[in-house]
Amino acid sequence: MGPAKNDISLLIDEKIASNKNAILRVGSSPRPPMNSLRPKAHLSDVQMQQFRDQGYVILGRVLSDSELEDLRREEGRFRANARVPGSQKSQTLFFSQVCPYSEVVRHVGTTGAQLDAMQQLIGPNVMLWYTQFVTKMPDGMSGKSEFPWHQDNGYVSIEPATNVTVWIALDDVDTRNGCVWIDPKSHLKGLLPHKKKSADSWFLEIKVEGDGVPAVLKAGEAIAFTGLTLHRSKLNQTDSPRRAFFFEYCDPASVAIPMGDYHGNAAQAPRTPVIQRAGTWLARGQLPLPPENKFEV
Ligand SMILES: O=C(O)CCC(=O)C(=O)O
Repeated sequence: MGPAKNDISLLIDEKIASNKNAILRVGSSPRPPMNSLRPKAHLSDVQMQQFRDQGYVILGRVLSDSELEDLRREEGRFRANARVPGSQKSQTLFFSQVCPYSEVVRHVGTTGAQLDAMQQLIGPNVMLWYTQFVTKMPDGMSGKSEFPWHQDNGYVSIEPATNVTVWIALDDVDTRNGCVWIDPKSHLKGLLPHKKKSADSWFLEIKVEGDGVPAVLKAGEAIAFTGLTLHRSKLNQTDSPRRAFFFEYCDPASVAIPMGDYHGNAAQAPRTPVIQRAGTWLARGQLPLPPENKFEV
């Protein structure tokens, strides 16, 4: 079957995406006009292979115009409610596990264009196990809005590591306002030991040689990467907030292990089935059956 007319997955410039020194961006082909039609993010064989080899793939446009506006409005609702103190105004704001609080997030997270790609990468059953607005406030050069190199599984490890993060730009993002940077092929190293950035910070970090590659995206476009792919974001040197939304999906038969909370003592960390974590939502397929004795016959 041929690609749908608005199948943006074809727009990726494969040469650019596989070049370690390049900027990751949706390709040189003409960009489809912004519209309210829902895009599709079905992955080609080349993109599947790139995800396996490099640990990431550019999904291209995943939000329709109206979904983009809805998510921006939701970000504003959470930010207004947070009443951020002046001392934190130049930092990054995280509004996490928001599914139960936002119909818009649930809608995009469980029916959005990224879901086909998630089934291709994860399997028929897809759990939306983590959601988060990440708003990088303008910080000049203070360094406060930097998010150091890490693997998502360095904070909360998903086992088996079926998890895929879909990072969606809610504003155009580039190196000036703090786009995400990826260290290609880093997922092949497995889960790496993370160190606390400083005693008074919850940020973890890993030393990485080289800069990695910046994921330059237009608002509404997304990059997907594995839970083991090293990534970071630098400062927001502009005058406007850089807004993004972060969906993390995995197989519902996985367990979550909060490594960041048990720093240096991961063996003691509890292993909780993802389906029992608050704020998770089944996006596609079904849950594994519970143990036999759960049902009365
Ligand atoms: O959006 C960002 O700046 C980075 C967010 C991130 O890497 C994370 O939450 O794991």
